[in-house]
Amino acid sequence: MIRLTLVRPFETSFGRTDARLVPLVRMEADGIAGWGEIVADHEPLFSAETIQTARHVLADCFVPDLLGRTLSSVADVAAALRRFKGHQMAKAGLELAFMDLAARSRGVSIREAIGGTRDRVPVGVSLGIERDIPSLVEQVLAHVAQGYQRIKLKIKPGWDLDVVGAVREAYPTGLLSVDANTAYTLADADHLRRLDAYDLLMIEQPLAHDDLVDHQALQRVLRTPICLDESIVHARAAAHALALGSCRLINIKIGRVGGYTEALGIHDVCQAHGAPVWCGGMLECGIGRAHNLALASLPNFSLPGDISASKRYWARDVITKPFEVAADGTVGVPDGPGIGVEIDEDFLDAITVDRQVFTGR
Ligand code: NPQ
Ligand code: MG
Repeated sequence: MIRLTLVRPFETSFGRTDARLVPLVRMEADGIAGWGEIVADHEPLFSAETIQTARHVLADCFVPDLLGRTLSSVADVAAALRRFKGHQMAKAGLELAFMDLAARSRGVSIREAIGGTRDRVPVGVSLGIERDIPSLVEQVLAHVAQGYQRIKLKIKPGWDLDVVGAVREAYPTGLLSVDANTAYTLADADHLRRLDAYDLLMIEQPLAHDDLVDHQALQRVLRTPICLDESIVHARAAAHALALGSCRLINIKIGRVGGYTEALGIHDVCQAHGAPVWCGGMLECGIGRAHNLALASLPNFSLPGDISASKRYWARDVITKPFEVAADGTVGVPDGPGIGVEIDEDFLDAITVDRQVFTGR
């Protein structure tokens, strides 16, 4: 468990964050180590999981189970954990570490291992709720100047129409989207329809975290495409959402869906349905960010992801070469073995607040 302080607080409709305690998973076999990251927060605000629920299910259920098995692929990890309900972020930590370890031991990058086709991916930035509109507009222009291809604004009741209107004026033609993180209900449909005037790329998760049906009703009256985030916790939910018309796009977060196995499944369900996907973000450190880049190299990731430069969140990242956004708004997908980045072990040790070791046979 490491502790990292954000370079500036990040505020969404559910709360304000200024630091992250990040549980990391290091999985070792035959002298090779693989790394994964768990994207749970200290309170169950984005989803029901927390850092402590992840610690509990890993230590008391998942790790003891895996240590008794022979695991040949990441699909074996997913299959072993399938009988345990929920706890996707905790499961993903294990799948990610296993994927890194497996790819490193074969000497291939995760991108190669999963069939990624791009060596650079287009990226956007997610901007939090600010003190006032001028401060947000300043953030928007600063990030556009850095090359980001898409700006996403966090919205909530009382911080929506005027804010989007002001940003649209300052940024008239660029790709712009909004993310409500479940802050509205279907009773707000008439209010949300007024967002249609701003030519938004999408509105992300306006309604409840576990809803598909009200989103279907809302999408019927909105011209702006709905993108589901919180509601899509596995490939079956993605298939249901697309069949119902609850959304037109989906953001894939490896942590939210339990790892690569479901993430790849959602990618394929969406591709078969002609729905684009993009890679979401959870304020990852360099380890989670490297996994996101590998995932986003797949062909149906056709919209810019929430994969910012390391410096957008961290003064110092846990990898020796922080991720940077090029002037064309892309980030390179690492091509070394596994996640393809080198961990800054000294820095990691310095910010480690807790550690638990589990050993097999
Ligand atoms: C989203 N992420 O797309 C999330 C929400 C989010 C980049 O907008 C701590 C841990 C704080 C995870 C704040 C972005 C968080 C978090 C927001 C995830 O909905
Ligand atoms: Mg979101």
